Amino acid sequence: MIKSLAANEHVVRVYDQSRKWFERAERVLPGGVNSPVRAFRSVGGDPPVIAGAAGAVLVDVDGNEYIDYIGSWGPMILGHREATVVAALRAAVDTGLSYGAPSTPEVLLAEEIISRAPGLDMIRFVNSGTEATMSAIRLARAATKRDVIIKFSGGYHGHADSFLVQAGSGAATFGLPDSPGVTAGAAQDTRCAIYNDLGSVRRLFEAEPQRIAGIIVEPVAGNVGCIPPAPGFLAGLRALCNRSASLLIFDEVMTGFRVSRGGAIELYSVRPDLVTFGKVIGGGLPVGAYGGRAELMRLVAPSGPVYQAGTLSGNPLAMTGGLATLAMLDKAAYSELERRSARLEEGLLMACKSTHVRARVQRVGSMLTLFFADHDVRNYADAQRADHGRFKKFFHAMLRRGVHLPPSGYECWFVSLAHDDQIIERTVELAGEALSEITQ
Ligand code: HOZ
Repeated sequence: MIKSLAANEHVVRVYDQSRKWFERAERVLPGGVNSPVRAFRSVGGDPPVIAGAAGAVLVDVDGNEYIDYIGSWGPMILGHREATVVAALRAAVDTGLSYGAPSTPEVLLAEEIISRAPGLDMIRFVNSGTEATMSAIRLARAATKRDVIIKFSGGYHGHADSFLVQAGSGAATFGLPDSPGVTAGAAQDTRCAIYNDLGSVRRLFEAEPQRIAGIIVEPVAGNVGCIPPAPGFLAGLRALCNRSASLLIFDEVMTGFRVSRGGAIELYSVRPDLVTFGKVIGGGLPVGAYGGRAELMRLVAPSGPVYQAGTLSGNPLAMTGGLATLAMLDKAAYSELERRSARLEEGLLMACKSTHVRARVQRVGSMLTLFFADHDVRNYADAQRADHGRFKKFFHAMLRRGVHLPPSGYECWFVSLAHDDQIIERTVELAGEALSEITQ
C-alpha cells in the first residue's frame, strides 16, 4: 500500500534530496524547470523532483509517494508505465529509434486516429501541441488567403507567438498572458473573444468580415481550469465560420481521446475543419498532430505549398506509445473513467460541503477543476474571480498528504484508469482533511 493510502498515518515527508536537485536545476535550467507550470511559483515552495512513477503514483527522489493528478498534463490516461504500453515501447526500442524516413507505426497511428475522429481524412504528425497549433493556423491562413485568427482569452494553444495573447495555462498562472518578446507584428493578426460568449465572436466577424481565416478553440477550455462549452456554443462557432467561409479549428491537444473515444468532435457532434492533437496520442512520448479534410490537408507540403517539416515527426517510439495507449481506450475504458471521475467530483463536493467551503467542481469526463468560487466558471474572467489564495493553501495541504495536484488553480486535474476506487476514495478523504485544515 502506498503511503498516501495508509489511513490516518501521519506521514512525515522529508524533501532533502528534492531540495538538492532543485538547487542544481535552478543553476542550469531557467526557474529550475523546462516548462513554467512545473515550478511552484504561484503556490510557493519548490516542487518535489520526481524519480519514477507507476499507475497513479509518483515517487520523488526522497522516496515520498504521491497520488498523481497531473498525469504529465494529460497524456497518462492509462496511468504511469502501463504494462502493455511499456512492452510495446520495449519492442520498438529494439527495432529502431528514429529513421527520418517513412515507417509503419506512423501509418498505423494515423489510421487509428482517423477512424476515431469523425470528419478527419488526413493527419500530419509533429512533435508537440505547440507545433500542431502553429501549423494548423498556417494552413488555415493559406487555405482562406486571410490573416486574422480568433482565439479566446484564457485559451492556450501552446507558446507560438501568435497565441501568446491573453493566453491561459502557465501564462495565466504567472500573469504573463501577453509575453514580452512577441512582436506587435506577430500578435497583430490575433483577436480575442470571450469563451462561451457567441456575441463576442460575432462582433469580431462583423468588424472584419473578410479578414478572419479561422477560429481556434479548445472545445473544452482546459487551460484556465476546466470549462465545458455552454450548450450551442461550439455549434454557434461552426455557424459563424460557415457564414464567413472561415475555418473552425478544434484544439484537441487536451481533449483528444480523453473526453471520449472520438474526442470532443464526437462528444459534442460539431465538426471542425481542422483539429490538433497531442498528449494522449503519444502515450507519454513527445508528439503532436494536426488533421482535417483531405482537400485542406493536401495543401501541406509536399502535396501542396504550405511548408511544415520536422526531423523527429512521426517518431516510431512516439507512434508506438500512442498506438498502444489508444488500443486500450475502448468504450468500456471511457465508461470506467467517467464513473471514477464522477465519484471524485461528488466526493470533492461533499468534502467542501461538510467543511462549509464554497466551491465548484467543473468536469468533462476525466478532466476536472475544483474552483474555490460560488459562481459558475464560464470564461477566463470567471476563473480569475475564483479564490486562488485558498487554492494555494489547499494545494499544499494536499501535497503534505501525498496528493500531487497541478500547482495552479488555472489547470485541470487528470484522472487515469490507474486511479482505482481505493485511490479515488482516499483522495476524497484526504481532500476533506485538507479542507478542514485550511478552514480552521
Ligand atoms: N497544456 C498544459 C498545461 N496547461 C501544458 C503543460 C505545460 O505547459 O507544461
